[in-house]
Amino acid sequence: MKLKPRLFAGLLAAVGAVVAGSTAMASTFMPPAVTSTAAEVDKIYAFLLIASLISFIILIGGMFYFVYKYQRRSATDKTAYISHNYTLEFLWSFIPFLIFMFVFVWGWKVYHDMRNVPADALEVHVMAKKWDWRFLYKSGKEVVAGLDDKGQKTPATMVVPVGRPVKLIMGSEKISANSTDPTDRPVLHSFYLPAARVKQDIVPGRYTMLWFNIEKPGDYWVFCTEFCGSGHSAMKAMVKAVPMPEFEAWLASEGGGALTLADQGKALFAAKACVGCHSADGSRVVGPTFKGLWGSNRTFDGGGSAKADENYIRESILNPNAHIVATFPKGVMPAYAGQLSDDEVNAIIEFIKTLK
Ligand code: HEC
Ligand SMILES: [Cu+2]
Repeated sequence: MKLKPRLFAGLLAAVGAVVAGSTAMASTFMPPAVTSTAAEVDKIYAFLLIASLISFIILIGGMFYFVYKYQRRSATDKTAYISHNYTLEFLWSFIPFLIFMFVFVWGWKVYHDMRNVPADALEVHVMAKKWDWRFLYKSGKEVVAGLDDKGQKTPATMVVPVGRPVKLIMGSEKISANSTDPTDRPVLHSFYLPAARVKQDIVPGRYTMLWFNIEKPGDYWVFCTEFCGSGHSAMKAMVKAVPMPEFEAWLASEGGGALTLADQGKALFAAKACVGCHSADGSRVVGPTFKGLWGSNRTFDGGGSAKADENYIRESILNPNAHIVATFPKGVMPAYAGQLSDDEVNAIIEFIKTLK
């Protein structure tokens, strides 16, 4: 068969072009990957793209080749009778199955790494609203968007240390915390850090989490990727990764916050009368003690259990009767929904986290 070597060379050239093209494309459309997770995501993406394109070439190329090879050559040409071929059928089912399983396991592993926050992560609270971002550190330092000398908006910049996992605890808030305007409701947003290839919806009424570990100092854009209203396209922020000493100096610099979040929470613990029913030292009063609560497993009246994480504590404060802790009375704790601002709930959670 004269055609074969040429066809083979053509296929090879096409595959080469596709590999080169997709590598070039990845660096054209995405910023350089600055986390190891991002590098893994890029590898999976390139693998899927190249595997799809090779399959495409084999399938469509094969189709054209067979159309040419088995074309009807004369009026008396008869189509050969071919029923099936077990070996071929097995191979074209089993090889794709292996490839799919390989991609599944690989993707699952990367997704698992993406979703499992390392325990020693530095935590930053992220608040999204129509249409901007606000970052809050445990030290009480708050970062918002500003204006430069020319009156141009400068994006809110989250400074983080290089080489240290950072966990974001994200919530959606009203434009103004004290607003009574019924149209001022928190809406859906999404935090997207392209350089880290991570993205997470921010949903009103609960916390969502995200983490990354940036390995290269630099400024990286953050976008909102959930259409949240007319100002959506302006919803940009920055993540600025700097070496640890620089980060520590920045955190301690002006606007450092007078009180840490935990201290604010401690003050609220007394001011909002929680202290009447909860202790911070392990003793049992009307309600469970806050000591050792964080991260522990809670068992409920009537069965069921949950881990005491940010969302559990938030719900326990705003809507205490959703779950009743076993051996404690129901309907005793007042619901604090509408009584505490988002920042106050954050502060109380940070206070509870410190009571190990
Ligand atoms: C009148 C008493 C009372 C007050 C005031 C009160 N609580 Fe409670 N709280 C309870 C009781 C009783 C429970 C256990 C029953 C339940 O799960 O609702 C509880 C449960 C909780 C839990 C879940 C604890 C666990 O072990 O899982 C949290 C968190 C909590 N309260 C936070 C607060 C905070 C924060 C405040 C103040 C803003 C507060 N409570 C004020 C009585 C109270
Ligand atoms: Cu948004």
